[in-house]
Amino acid sequence: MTIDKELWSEPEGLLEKFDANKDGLIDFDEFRTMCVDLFGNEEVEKHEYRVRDIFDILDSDEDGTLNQEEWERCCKEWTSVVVNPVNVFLIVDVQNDFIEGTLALRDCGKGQDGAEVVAPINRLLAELRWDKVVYSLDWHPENHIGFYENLGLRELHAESKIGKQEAKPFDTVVFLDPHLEQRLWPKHCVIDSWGAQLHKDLVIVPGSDQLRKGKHPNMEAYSVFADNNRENSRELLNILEGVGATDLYVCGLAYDVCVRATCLDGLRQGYRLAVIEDCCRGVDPADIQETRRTIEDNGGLLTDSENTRRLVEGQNRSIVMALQLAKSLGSKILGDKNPEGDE
Ligand code: VGL
Repeated sequence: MTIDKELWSEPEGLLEKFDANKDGLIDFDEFRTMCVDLFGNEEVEKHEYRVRDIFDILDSDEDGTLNQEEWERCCKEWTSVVVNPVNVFLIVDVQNDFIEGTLALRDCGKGQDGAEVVAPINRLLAELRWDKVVYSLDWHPENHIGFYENLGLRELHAESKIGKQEAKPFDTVVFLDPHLEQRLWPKHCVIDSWGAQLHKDLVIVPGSDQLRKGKHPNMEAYSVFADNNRENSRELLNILEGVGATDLYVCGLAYDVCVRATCLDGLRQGYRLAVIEDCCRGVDPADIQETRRTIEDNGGLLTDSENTRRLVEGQNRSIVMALQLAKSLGSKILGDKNPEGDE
């Protein structure tokens, strides 16, 4: 697809250009033509109903056309982000313990191998111009609540279906104080240990940031955005807001745990988000399938390195991501700042 950057970089005059019948309004057919120009015919045909959804959101007075006011209030920003996204590459927990250490995915017996993500991630780091690269690290104190080895340190709640005597690694128990459900992982990513280091072959690019999560003994942190109780949520947001991020490309380990939680939080925050699946490995294929469905249901794009290249270079654009943008612009305008996604 070739995109006329000149045309699209100047939102003034766009309404006039696509207003075929010159009535000063953009009706659905005119909007669809505009989308063919923006996304290509193949993408529009694949996502017809999403094009309709986007139009319906932008048409906030629901009269079947986009008027000047709707254009100014929402459509201009929508087209400007679609044409000029700010792309952040978020690389989740590519650490020794998940690859060849105490929680090596390959030892979980489900055919996953964390080492396989390093080379494709390095290629995307080398080949693409990212507006920001962020690496996250699981970073736990010795007495962390999520370690099976620490089960003796805290009381279980009466509602815990599994008792201390029978509990095995990977089981889920309920602690008394803090009162929370917790999966028991083999001890991993202990602060300053070898297991907590990023894999030695993972390229660390200049100007990137590293975020450490799960530092509190009594709280798990799967998402890079926040602890599991949703506290400590500013660090990544500050970085994203600092660069004016619009699009997050997420990858890493484990797909069905920390990548999952990070993607759902990113979508909840209103970011356009794609998961680069060939750069992810998880604990359990069945949970990975559930993760994929949930991310899609919440507006995320499942993609691969090849398509990521085209999206970041601006050769392709995604209607799934454009719909997510319309939804978050729509809820901002309606004043609903925290649309809750279904998990
Ligand atoms: C993770 C299991 C336990 C992850 C963290 O980084 O996905 N998995 N803690």
